[in-house]
Amino acid sequence: EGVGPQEYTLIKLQCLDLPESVKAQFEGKKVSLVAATLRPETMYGQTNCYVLAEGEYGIFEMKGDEYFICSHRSARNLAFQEMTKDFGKYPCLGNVKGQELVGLRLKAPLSKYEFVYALPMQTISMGKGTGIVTSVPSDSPDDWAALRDLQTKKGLREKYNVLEEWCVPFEPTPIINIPEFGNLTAVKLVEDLKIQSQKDKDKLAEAKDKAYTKGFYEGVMLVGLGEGLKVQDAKPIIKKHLMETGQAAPYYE
Ligand code: A2H
Repeated sequence: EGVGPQEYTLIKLQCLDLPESVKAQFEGKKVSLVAATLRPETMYGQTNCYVLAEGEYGIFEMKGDEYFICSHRSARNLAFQEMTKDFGKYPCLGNVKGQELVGLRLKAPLSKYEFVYALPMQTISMGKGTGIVTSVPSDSPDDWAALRDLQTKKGLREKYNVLEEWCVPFEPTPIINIPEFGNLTAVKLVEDLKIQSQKDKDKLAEAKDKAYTKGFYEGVMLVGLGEGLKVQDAKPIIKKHLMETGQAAPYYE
């Protein structure tokens, strides 16, 4: 932080179901949960999407007759990045609690799953990105730790009204090979470092560090448009594809 704006790719996960409180108002409209990522090339491995159950989100109108669900803070940034319908304006068309988003079915771009579910993650920061994180458990230790928690802990599922069928069938998919770590880097690192849960902050930071540096320079894509290419070469190709097909947009903060 502090050296200038970070560029993220905003991934649009289109809602196949709408939150109850805004259903009537937005029926038939294109509404997406939007997630900021630094790893667009990993979107082939999406298995779910994460929200903060206690988080306060809103629905905001963008250009081109579409609506984003995201944090209020990110809506403001979008308004000054020429994304909202009117430049600099970001009227909230509906307030949505994170818990209301849990269990919605979403269309995740490039994922092998026809649809994925919105699930709770306890460590999401509402002060970063959109407050929504798309989940790639094969390559993100945070994402795998949180998904494994939900898959294995009945009490946690009950706390957030999560059904087994929303998380258990969605296994991490091999999308990138890193010679030192294999085809499911995050799964291996979580195991090797004996990470206990999504709240195991220090070890997760260590795992993220290892996965990120090695992945960028030594990772090779196993699937998709960049199959056989190094991650650093595949990244711009996949990012461009997602942008050109309207499934993603740039986002800065
Ligand atoms: B990344 P940085 Cl495969 N709270 O995307 C917590 N985490 C958030 C967030 C928020 N509000 N907004 C974004 N993120 C996550 C993919 C990915 C990511 C992979 C591997 C590593 C990785 C799939 N999840 O991030 O602090 C998002 O997860 C490792 C850090 O701005 C985003 O990219 O550097 C990343 O953190 C941005 O974190």
